[in-house]
Amino acid sequence: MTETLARTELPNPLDPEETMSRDEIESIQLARLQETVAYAYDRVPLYKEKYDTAGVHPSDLKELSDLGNFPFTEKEDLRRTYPFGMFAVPQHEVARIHASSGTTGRPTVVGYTKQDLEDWAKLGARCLRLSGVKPGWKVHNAYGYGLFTGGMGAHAAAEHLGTTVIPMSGGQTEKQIQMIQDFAPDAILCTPTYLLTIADAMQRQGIDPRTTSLKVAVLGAEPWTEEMRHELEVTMNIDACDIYGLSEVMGPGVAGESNESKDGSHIWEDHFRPEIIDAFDETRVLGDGEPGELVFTSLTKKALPVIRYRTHDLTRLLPGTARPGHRRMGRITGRSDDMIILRGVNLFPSQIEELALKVAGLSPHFLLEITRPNRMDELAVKIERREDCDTGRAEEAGRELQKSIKINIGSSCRIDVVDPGTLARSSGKLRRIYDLRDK
Ligand code: DLL
Repeated sequence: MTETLARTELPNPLDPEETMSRDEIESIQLARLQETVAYAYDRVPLYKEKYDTAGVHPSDLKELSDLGNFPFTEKEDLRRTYPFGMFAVPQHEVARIHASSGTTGRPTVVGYTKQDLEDWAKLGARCLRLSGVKPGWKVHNAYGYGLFTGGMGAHAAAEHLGTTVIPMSGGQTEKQIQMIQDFAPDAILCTPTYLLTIADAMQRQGIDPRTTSLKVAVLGAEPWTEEMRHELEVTMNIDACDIYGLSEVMGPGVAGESNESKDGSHIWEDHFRPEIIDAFDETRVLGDGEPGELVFTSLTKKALPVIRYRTHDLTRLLPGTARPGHRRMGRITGRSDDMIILRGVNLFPSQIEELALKVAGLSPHFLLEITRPNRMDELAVKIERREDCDTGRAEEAGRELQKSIKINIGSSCRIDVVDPGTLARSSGKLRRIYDLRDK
């Protein structure tokens, strides 16, 4: 099909806050932090109770580092006050609700005022712009719509930037491919593993994924590695950039990556104050560059302010580059609750992804199975060979990966190299770990 809509280069100005200096950002942060903590204390009983118990008061916040004296907020706090107990505004001021399903327990429910939604769209648009998406482009949005923040969050961001949004949602891969072929979008928004599913399905249909109209992919909602970026960029002939967020803090758009430097996502620090804490000793706030758990405080949200929210995402803070006043986050190496402890050695699926993609003949389609056959934990990596890798070479590749995991991570594991197309494909956030120990 041919391109029929006219294309013009449209104005694409930065928000003034994007170019602020570090000092300017920090002075905005302090004022907004003082306001937010007082606001939450006055309006949300849980914060008042926590702060009174801990013997701290909003008036103790004299400088940014004083934040470290305030108690954390956890997902469990949202669950305990399910569904709306942590909202700071009356229900008629809540313009939208989202919820994250999670794998266990009650969902966590989050809410936004009209102003919160506008801020979210603005920050999401900043991310897309930084990743090279341009006003006037067609944007195929394959994040799931519904209670999940991905679909509607990315949609609003793309609209705010001034693009033509194609609201596909996740799944129905054949249909996605048809729409990509027919509508010729310039950019795609989805999880990295779902883009892999799309590329894989295209190849099965005899379509070369390098020949589509897509130029940029903005990928997030799950951990992914530099090796996966390379795989997707080469397979699809695109620029692949990261976008980060979580429902409790806002949704997609908390941080976004530059398509020029591709060096990690810039956190919009005029709206969020990040901290890194020692994941094993939460009383220790770590310095920039040190790896630990990411903690966020929202600075402008009205419906659901969150103060020192523990993300359980493991990363580090780095100085800003493309937006020097805003710090970057390194890649998320994993979530503390996704960490597999195998006979005393800690490992994350992203480490396996990184090593597997360095072995010729192995594909990025893999899963991890943990069992305990003889009172000892065992890990099996099930991974598909690539189409062009014959079974003889596949066995050799499996041995190579096994050795590489032993050398680099220190764990012994079994590798099952399986045929292409055997493992379940992602349609959003992919589940990589199958813990069969209790069965
Ligand atoms: O996944 C928000 C989102 C949607 C972000 C679309 C980006 C794109 P939740 O469902 O609440 O929200 O899940 C949040 O997903 O704590 C991380 O563990 C993980 N995550 C999100 N973005 C990234 C990323 C959305 N870029 C949880 N890299 C977070 C690694 C990510 N992990």
